[in-house]
Amino acid sequence: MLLKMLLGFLCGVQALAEENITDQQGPPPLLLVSFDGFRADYLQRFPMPNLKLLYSQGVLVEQLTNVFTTKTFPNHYSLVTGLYAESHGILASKMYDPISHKHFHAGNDTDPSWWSSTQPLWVTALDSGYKTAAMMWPGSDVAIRNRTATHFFPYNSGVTFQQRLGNVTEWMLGNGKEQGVMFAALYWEEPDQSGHIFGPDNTTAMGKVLKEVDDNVGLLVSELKRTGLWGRINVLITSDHGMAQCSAKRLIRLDDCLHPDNYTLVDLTPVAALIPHTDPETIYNLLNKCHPHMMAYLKKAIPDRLHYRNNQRIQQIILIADEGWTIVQRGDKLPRLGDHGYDNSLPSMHPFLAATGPSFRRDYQISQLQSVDIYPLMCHLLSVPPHPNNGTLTQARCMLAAETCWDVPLMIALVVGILLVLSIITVLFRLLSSRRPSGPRPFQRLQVDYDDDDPLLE
Ligand SMILES: *[C@@H]1O[C@H](CO)[C@@H](O)[C@H](O)[C@H]1NC(C)=O
Ligand SMILES: *[C@@H]1O[C@H](CO)[C@@H](O)[C@H](O)[C@H]1NC(C)=O
Ligand SMILES: *[C@@H]1O[C@H](CO)[C@@H](O)[C@H](O)[C@H]1NC(C)=O
Ligand SMILES: *[C@@H]1O[C@H](CO)[C@@H](O)[C@H](O)[C@H]1NC(C)=O
Ligand SMILES: *[C@@H]1O[C@H](CO)[C@@H](O)[C@H](O)[C@H]1NC(C)=O
Ligand SMILES: CC(=O)N[C@H]1CO[C@H](CO)[C@@H](O)[C@@H]1O
Ligand SMILES: [Zn+2]
Repeated sequence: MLLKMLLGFLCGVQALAEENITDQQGPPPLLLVSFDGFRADYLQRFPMPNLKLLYSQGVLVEQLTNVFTTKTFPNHYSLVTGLYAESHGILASKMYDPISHKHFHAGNDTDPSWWSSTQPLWVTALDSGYKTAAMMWPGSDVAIRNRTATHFFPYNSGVTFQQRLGNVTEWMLGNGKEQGVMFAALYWEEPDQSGHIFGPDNTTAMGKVLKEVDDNVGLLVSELKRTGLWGRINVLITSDHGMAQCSAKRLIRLDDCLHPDNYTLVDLTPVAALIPHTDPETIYNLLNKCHPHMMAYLKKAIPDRLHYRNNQRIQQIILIADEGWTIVQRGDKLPRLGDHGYDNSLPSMHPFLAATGPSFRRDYQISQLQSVDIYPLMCHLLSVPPHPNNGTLTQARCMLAAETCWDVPLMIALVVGILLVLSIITVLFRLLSSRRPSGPRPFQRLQVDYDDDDPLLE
C-alpha cells in the first residue's frame, strides 16, 4: 500500500504538464484489440515474432489480474468499464435475473437491461464529442443506456480478422466530411476457440493457432502503416482471460451429491450457479461435502477478494471448481479440453497487455496490473472523464512516456545495497580498531562525553 502510494506520487509529478500538451493538440486516437483467451504464458511458450516486435517498441504487462468469473463477457465488459463484475452486472456467460425473470446467455445478450448498470467507454467517449467504434466486442450491438458506438458490427464469426480490421481502420481514418473515430474496440475469438477444443497443453494445436494470431498482429501493423495511422495512434493489445487444461479424470458430478429436483441450475462449469428449491443452508451442506476439488458458497459467504456478491444476479449458492476440474450434472463426458472461469487469482486465468504508440514508453515491462486499471488508463489517454470505476492510474501511469517513474524494486535494492556496504565498512572498522593492542578507545570516551553533556539529563 505504502509502495503504491509512493509510486503514485513519484509518477504523478509530470502529469499536469502532459495534460496541457494533449489539450492543445488533441489526444491521439486509441485502438483496443482483444484476442480472446490469450493466456499470459503463451508469450513465453510460443515464438509470436510480430507481437514481440510490437511490444519491444512499447510496453508489455506480463500478467493482468482479471475479474471473477474469468469468462469472456464479464471480462470484456470490465476492460471497457473498469468495474468488477458485481458492479457492471455481466457476471457470467449464463445469468438469471430474479426481479425481471429474464435469462441471459451468449446467444441472447442484447436486452439493454443486462448492460445498463454502467456504460462502456465507446458510449462515455461520445460525450466528449468523439466518434467511437465497437467491432464485435461483447455488448457492441446493444443500445446501452439507449446508445451504441458511432460505428458497430454485431458478432458474426464468419467475418475474418482482416475484414474487421479493414472496417476499423476505415472508421479511424474518417474522410473529408467525417471526423475519424477516437476510440475503437476490436474483438477476435482466437486463441480461445482452439484452447477449448484442444486444451492449452496441446503444443502442436496451440502453436498453429498462435501463429495465426501472430500473423493477425502482423496484418494489423502493416494495415496501420499502409493507412498512415501507425505511430499516430495508441494501440492496446490484450485479452479477457487465460485457459486451463481439463481432463476426463477431473470430473465433478452434482448428481452424486444431490438429486436434481432440489435445485434449478443457472450456470454449470467451472462456476455453477444454483437456485435451491428448499432451505439454502440444507442444500449448501450437501454440496459443501460433495467433492474435495469444489468449493461451495452461500451467497453471503463468497470471499471479498472475488468481488462477487453484491448483485441480484448472483444466485443463492455458487460452486467453484479447482483449476482444471469440470462440473457436470451426470455422466462422464468431458465437454471441453480447455476451460476458463476459475478463480481469478490463478496465473493460468491471466491474460497480458501490450501497448504501443506515441503516449507509451519504449522497451518497458511491468510484471503485473489489474485489468480494471486499463479503463482509467484509456480515459487518461483520451482525456475523457472516467465513469465511477474500480481501477486506478497509480501503476498504469508508469507505462506512459510523459511520466518519470522510479523503478521501486530497483530503488529498494539500491537502498539495501548501500546499507549493506555501510554495515560491512562499520564491521571492518570495528574489527580493525579492536585489534589495536592498548590505549583508550576513542568511541567510548566520545560516548561518555556526550552523555555528560546531554541537556535532557538535567
Ligand atoms: C432471451 O432474453 C429475453 C429477455 O431477456 C427473454 O424474454 C427470452 O426468453 C430469452 N430467450 C431465450 C431463448 O433464452
Ligand atoms: C432512445 O433513443 C431514441 C432515438 O434517439 C428515442 O426516440 C427514444 O425515446 C430513446 N429512449 C429512451 C428510453 O431514452
Ligand atoms: C467491412 O465489412 C464488410 C462486411 O463484412 C465487408 O464487406 C467490407 O469489405 C469491409 N470493409 C473493409 C474496408 O474491409
Ligand atoms: C493435439 O492437437 C492435434 C490437432 O492439432 C491432434 O491431432 C492431437 O491428437 C492433439 N494431441 C493431444 C495430446 O491431444
Ligand atoms: C467499484 O466501483 C463502483 C462504482 O464506483 C462502486 O460502487 C463499488 O463499490 C466499487 N467496488 C469496490 C469493491 O470498491
Ligand atoms: C434436502 C432435500 O430437499 N432433498 C430432496 C431432494 O429431492 C428429492 C427428490 O425429489 C427428495 O426426496 C429430497 O427430500
Ligand atoms: Zn472461452
